[in-house]
Amino acid sequence: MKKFAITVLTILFIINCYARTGNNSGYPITPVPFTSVKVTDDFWGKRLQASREVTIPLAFSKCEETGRYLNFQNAANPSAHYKVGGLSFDDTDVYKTIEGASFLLQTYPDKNLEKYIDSVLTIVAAAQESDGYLYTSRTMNPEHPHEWAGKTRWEKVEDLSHEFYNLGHLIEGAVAYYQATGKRNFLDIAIKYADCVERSIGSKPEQVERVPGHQIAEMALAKLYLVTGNKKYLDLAKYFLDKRGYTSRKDTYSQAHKPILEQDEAVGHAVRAGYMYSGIADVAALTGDTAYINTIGRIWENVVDKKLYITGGIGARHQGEAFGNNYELPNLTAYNETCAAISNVYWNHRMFLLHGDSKYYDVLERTLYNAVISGVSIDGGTFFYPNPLESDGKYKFNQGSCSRQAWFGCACCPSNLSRFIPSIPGYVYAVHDKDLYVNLFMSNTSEIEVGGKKVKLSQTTSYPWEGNIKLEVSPKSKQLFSLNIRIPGWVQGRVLPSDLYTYAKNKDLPYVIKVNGIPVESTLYKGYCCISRTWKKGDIVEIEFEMKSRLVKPNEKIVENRGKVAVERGPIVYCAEWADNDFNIFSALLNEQSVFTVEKSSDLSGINKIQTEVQVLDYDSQGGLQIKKEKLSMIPYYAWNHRGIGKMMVWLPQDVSAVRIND
Ligand code: FUB
Ligand code: ZN
Repeated sequence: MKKFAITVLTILFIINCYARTGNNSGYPITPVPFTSVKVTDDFWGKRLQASREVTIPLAFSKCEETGRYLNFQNAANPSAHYKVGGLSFDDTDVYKTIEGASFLLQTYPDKNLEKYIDSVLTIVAAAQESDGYLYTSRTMNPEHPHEWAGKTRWEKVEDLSHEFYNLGHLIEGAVAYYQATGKRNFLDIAIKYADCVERSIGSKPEQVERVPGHQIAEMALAKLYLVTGNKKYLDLAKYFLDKRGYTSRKDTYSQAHKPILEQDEAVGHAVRAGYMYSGIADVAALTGDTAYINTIGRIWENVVDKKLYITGGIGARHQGEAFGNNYELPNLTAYNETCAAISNVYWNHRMFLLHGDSKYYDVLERTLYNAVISGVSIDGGTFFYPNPLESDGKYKFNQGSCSRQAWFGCACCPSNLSRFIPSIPGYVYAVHDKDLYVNLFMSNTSEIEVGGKKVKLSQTTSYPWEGNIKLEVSPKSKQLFSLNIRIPGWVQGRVLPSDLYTYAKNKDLPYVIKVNGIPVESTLYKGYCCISRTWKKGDIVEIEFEMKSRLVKPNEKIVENRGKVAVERGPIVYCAEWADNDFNIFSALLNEQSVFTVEKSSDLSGINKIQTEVQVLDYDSQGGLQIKKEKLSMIPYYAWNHRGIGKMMVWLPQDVSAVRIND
């Protein structure tokens, strides 16, 4: 009997660990969790530190200061008939910040932070209605709920009530907190609300048929299924996807213009879209639905062929925060919401986990180093909501301002960064059976299970500034496996896996990979150099990608970029900014044969600046054209707008027709 009890306890323990680590996502490839990857990197280390010391504390204090906690307190006392203010998804900023803090807790245990979160969760729990419904915008005043909420539950969920969006972020936050601490306080709240939605939504007579007006619940429910093992959550995620286009909501804004399996173009609100494509991937991984996989494959090609900014940003239009038409990629008015860039990382990560092709990581890396981190200042304290590729110093793109802001009325981006940045170490490696993928380059030490055995891996690099990477591979004992090193698209002469942008020259860059000093010959498989051998403790892999500053030409179909070029080095997209150049950068003309010099600088927390000679056009006092030679200095795009407001441009004139002397 005692033996039986011990066995049962052991099984329960394994199930619990399994649920907490969230493995077995159905994807053929498994990411190495961020908890196994200790980042020692200068570049990313500073970002993680800023997130820990500045962004997350700031987000918590803003939740407090702006009444987001008060909303939960008010909802616990509906008889007081509080006036509902703010936005119908303000609750999610609390959930997202807890999610980010939970990621921190896994790597930096902090009892005070945990205590603080528990105190917030007590308030959240008190706001939950007895049947699990959790939506302060209605509960605090059911007679006069938020104007977007509708008179009854779910009435406007396909429009702007965000009841399911709140559910999605609630689950994501709750799962993270459970995985970090093992405590169920947040998870039980999320399960209760998920059960309430699951009972209410569906095709049974007592239910109503609805899909989320703003997607994210699909991804979250798939995660809840993995953590609880309860398939009804996966079924609900699939229901939300399969019903889209069949309910009363039928428009492109929320990707409901057609059933999902008929969609082949990225349309509408970009964050909604990115989350939906990620949700489709999650459900496909768990159900093996190839029609789902084909759908996101088609849409991915549309984005990469025709709708992706060089920075990896998506969603060209302010109007509707939406994708534009094919090749509609304006610069000054580019929307490129930070949340949309984050969703693009989620989506491309999942595409990689499905297919094992490095082209998805090429998009992910481009998005990460450019469109995502431009959204948060280097010190972690101010944010961009849109991320334009040009500034005239006047156009107020950032919610009525030309500069980074500490918070917004609609705070989706700062709180999304709060949860995303701490998760970055989880994107570095992945495994599949006896394949170990090295996808991102940042200094770290990690312990990874490959083919059921632990392997220690340490990575040292000066990436993204230099292309030198050293890996020390140390299995416990000699072990046969394949180390699959991603050879980035930028090394292979591809800006993107499409013809949207192309390098003007120096297309392929040389690279060398050595194992214990001996060069490795390998034909690439899906973009990876696969080194299959019996590894032993202390084996050294040295990788050298040559980095060159290169001109990028846009596809001629992008009207806004005609006659212009961009500059890249490694994964970094550059821009020219007023602060480094005391002439009008809009009237600078780059040479066809631009020669670049690279200079290490301690400015902006340590960057490589790029310089090149340009001709600056101007009129003299008689109105005659004059041309002066100047040195144009460029900085990484992500670092712009740290030194005040002024001109900035990514796409620089190379043809006289693109020069703007009078602007
Ligand atoms: O609707 C919730 C969030 O607010 C969206 O994801 C953002 O685009 C902003 O509209
Ligand atoms: Zn946002």
